[in-house]
Amino acid sequence: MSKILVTGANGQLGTVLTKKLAEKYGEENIIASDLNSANNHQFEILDVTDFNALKKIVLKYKITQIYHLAAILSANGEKYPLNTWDINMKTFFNVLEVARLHQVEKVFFPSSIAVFGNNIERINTPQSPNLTPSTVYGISKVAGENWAKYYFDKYGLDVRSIRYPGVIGHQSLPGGGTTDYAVDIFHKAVNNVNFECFLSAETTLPMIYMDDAIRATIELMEAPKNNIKVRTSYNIAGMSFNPKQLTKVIQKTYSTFKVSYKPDFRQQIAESWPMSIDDNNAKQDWNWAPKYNLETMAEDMIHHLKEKYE
Ligand code: AKB
Repeated sequence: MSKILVTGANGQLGTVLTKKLAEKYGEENIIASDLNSANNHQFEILDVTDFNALKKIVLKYKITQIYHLAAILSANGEKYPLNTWDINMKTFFNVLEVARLHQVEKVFFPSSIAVFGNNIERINTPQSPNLTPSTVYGISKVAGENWAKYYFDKYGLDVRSIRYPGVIGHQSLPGGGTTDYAVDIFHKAVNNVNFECFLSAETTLPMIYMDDAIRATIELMEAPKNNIKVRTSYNIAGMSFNPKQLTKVIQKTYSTFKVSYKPDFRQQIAESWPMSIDDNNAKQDWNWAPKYNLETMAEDMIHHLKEKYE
C-alpha cells in the first residue's frame, strides 16, 4: 500500500486533495503537512525548505508518494519575487532529492497556465509552445517542469505534473492567485454583497472546477507509467469564461447581484495567459475529460455555498 505525503495540505487544493486521498487510500496511509495548524488528518508541521525536516517525515512514515502542493502563487509572487523563487524552487528540489535518495516511487508537481506568457497562441494554447512566462511564479513552474523531466530522464524518478487552470471550489479559499476572483465572486453573491472585480469584464481565462481538478490529479497519478509521455507537465482544460459571463450565470440565481470592475496589476498577468487550452495530450495519454462546464459548476458552487452560509 502507498504511503502518501501531501505538502501544502492546508491550501486551496491541498485541503480537498488530502480528503479525497484519505477516502481512497485510507486515513492511515495519508500524512498531511503544512507550515502550521493541524487539519483533520494525520498531520505534521513541515517547512519544505528544510531538507532534514522533510527527510525525517519521509523516513518516519516510509513515504512512497509525495504530492508537493506548497508554493507561492502568481499575484503574491509578484510582490515578493526573490522570496517566491527561493521558496518555490528550494521546496521542489528538496522533494526531488529526498524522493531520489529515499525510495519514494512517485512525485506529483503542480504546474500552472502561468508557464505561458506573451508570444503564445492564446486560444487553444498548445502543449509545447515557447514558454516565456511573465511572472516569477510562472518562471518557477517552467523551471520545475524541466527539473521534473530531468529527474525522470536521469534517475528514473516518476514525477508527474498538470498545468492547472484557475481552480474554483466551494470547499476552500484560494490565496494570492490571479484567478482567485472566480471563487470570491460566489462568496459575495451568496451573501448578497456586491463584488469588485480586479480583472476587467472581458478577461477570458481557462478555469476548472475543483472536483475535476482533483479527479485529474488522481487519474494522472494512477495512470500506467508507460502512458505518461509528457514528462514536463500536461495541459488540461475545464472551461473558459470571463467575469462578465460568470456574472451573468450567477445572476440567474441572484438577479440583483452587481459586479463593478477595477483592474489592478493582476490584469497584466491575466493578459499574458491563455484564454483556452488544448489538452489533447492528456486526453490521449490518460483519458482526461472534464465533467463540469460554466453552468454546472456555478450551480454546484451556489448549492454548496448556500448550505455553508445557512
Ligand atoms: C494563480 O492564479 O496564480 C493560480 C494558477 C492559475 O496557477 N490559480
